[in-house]
Amino acid sequence: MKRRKISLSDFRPQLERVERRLFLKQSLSLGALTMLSGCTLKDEDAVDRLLFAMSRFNDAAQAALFNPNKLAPLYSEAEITTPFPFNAYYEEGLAPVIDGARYRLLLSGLIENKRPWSLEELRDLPQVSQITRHVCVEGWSAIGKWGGVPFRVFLERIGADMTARYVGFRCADNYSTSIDMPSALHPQTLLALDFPGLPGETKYGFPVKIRIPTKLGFKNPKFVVEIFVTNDNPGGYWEDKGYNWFSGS
Ligand SMILES: Nc1nc2c(c(=O)[nH]1)N[C@H]1C(S)=C(S)[C@@H](COP(=O)(O)O)O[C@H]1N2
Ligand SMILES: [Mo]
Repeated sequence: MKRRKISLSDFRPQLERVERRLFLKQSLSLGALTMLSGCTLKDEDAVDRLLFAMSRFNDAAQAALFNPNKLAPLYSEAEITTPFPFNAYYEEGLAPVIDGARYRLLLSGLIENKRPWSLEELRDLPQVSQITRHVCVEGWSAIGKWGGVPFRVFLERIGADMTARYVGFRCADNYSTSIDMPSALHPQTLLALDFPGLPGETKYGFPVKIRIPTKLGFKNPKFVVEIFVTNDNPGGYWEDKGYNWFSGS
C-alpha cells in the first residue's frame, strides 16, 4: 500500500497561523503585558488560543495521515474484557434508558432522505459484528464486541452527501461529538445495535452507538438520537472543552 508523503509545506497556512500566534503572544502578551503588569507572565487567553491553534494543526496532520483502508486490530472472543467498563461524563446510575419501541433516529443536514428510522428498520439493514479495542483518554482500554450496520452502508442508504466534511451526533444524555467523513466511511465504523454487557443492559449505548475503532473512546457516541451531515465543524462535548478534535487511536 502506497501512502502519500506529507511534508510541512502541506500545512503552510496552518503553520503560518501558529507562527503568527506565537509572534503575537511574544510581542503582545509576554512583551507588552509583562511591561505593564510588572512580573507575571500570565495570559491564559493567548496561551489557550495558541494551544487551540496547535491542536487544529494536529487535526490537519492526523487527517492527512489517516489511511482510510488501514484496519484496527481484531481480537478473539476469549480476549473480551468482562465486565466491560462503563464510562460517561456522569455517574453510571444516571445513564439514559431509552424505550426501544418508541425510539426514532433523526436525520438532518446534507442528507437526501431525512425520514426518521425505527430500531426495527435499522435491524433490517445488513448486520456485521467485530471485536475491537476501545481506548479511553482517561488511561484505560478494553476489548469488546459490537454488532450493527456498517456506517457507510447507512450513509449510502440515506443519501448522505459523502463529499461533505463532517458527520455530527446528538445523544439522549445531551452528549455530542463529530467526526471527519473519511473516518465515517471507514470499513470498520459501525452504527452499532449490539453492545457489550448482559442482555438487557442499556448503559453501553442502547439503542444506537457509533463504534469507531480507529478513534478514541470519546469520539464513539452512545445513546445517539440524531445524526447530521455538515461542512461546518460541529465540535462536541469534550472537543469544546479542548480535547483534540481528530483524536485517532
Ligand atoms: N452519549 C455519550 N456517549 C459517550 C460518552 C458519554 O458521556 N455520553 N462518553 C464517551 C467516553 S469518554 C467513553 S470512554 C465511552 C465509554 O463507553 P462505554 O460505557 O461503552 O465503555 O463512551 C463515549 N461516548
Ligand atoms: Mo473516554
